[in-house]
Amino acid sequence: MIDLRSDTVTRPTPDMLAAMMSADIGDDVFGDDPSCNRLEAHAAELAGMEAGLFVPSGTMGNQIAIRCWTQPGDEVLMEAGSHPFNYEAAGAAVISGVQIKTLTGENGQLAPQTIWEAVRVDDVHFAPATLVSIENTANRGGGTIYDQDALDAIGAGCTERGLRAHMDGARVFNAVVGSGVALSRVVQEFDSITFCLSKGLGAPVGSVLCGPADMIHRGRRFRKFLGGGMRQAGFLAAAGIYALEHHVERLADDHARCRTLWSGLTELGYAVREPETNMVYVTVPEAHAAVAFLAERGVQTHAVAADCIRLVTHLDVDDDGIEQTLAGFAAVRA
Ligand code: TLP
Repeated sequence: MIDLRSDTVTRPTPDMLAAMMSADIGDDVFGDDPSCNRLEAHAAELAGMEAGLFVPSGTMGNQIAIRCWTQPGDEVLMEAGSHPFNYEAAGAAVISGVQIKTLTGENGQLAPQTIWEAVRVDDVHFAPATLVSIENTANRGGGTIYDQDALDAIGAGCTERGLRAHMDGARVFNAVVGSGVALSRVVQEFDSITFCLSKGLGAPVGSVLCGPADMIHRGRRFRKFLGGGMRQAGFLAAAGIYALEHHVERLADDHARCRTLWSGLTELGYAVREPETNMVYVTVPEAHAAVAFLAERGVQTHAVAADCIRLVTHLDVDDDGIEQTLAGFAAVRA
């Protein structure tokens, strides 16, 4: 079975498993798990931020960031297709008591001006906007990479206006590899970032939230109240360390295979936007029927709408898998 539903489906490689099995561990809720501490320090260094917090999921990382940067009754600005608005079970409303205001972007990305126009004046009628959250790469936008100029303008513009800027960088290493810009530079003007170890980087579990030390200190308490304080989590942190050391540069292979998918699908007559990283969205008339048809041919895909299928490349998909997928899509049209 070729599984292109998401890059979350990857299994640890034998070398990653070996690194996990030999991890130094402790009790991370007491703060004495050396592997967790090492992962958090390494992540913070990569992001050029003061501190890191190992969390079970990207969702928890985003939710802790929202909780840290807002008060109940605040407004959080994000693009309409963004993950915290669409796929985090209204967590921001429940956990932080905030209102999300969605803005329309292009390919999942917000233009700085769109954000500034949405920040309302100080008036008792209005929820004050205190946080902007952007996604890089932008998942529902097609895995697109923000231009560095736009990121700098958003981050610096937030600071000028007294807002915080958070990056949902679930797939930020795809952006780093795709753009050639180092992570610390990508988030230079941002207050915090969540990035996932369990997507293209291939770890089984985990994300890291990075930000200023005082924010991460508060975030550690929020992680506890959400039930995300893990004990001998060093086994998982070791997978994350391994992923950061061995699986970042190889994301370029996923991007290349995704381009092969795109050109093959285009030749077959499908409408597919040229990918920037590791995902394509394919327009098909009966997406759910096509997903079932492809599954019978050993290709698992995900229908994100009645007429749209998402395909995501990752380290468990090789060249043969791409061929098999294209053969499946050829049969869908036959
Ligand atoms: N995204 C998943 C699904 O939930 C849609 C996927 O298969 O793409 N931010 C972004 C941009 C994401 O794409 C995801 C996961 C998350 C956050 C949440 O990460 P997890 O699944 O670790 O909570």
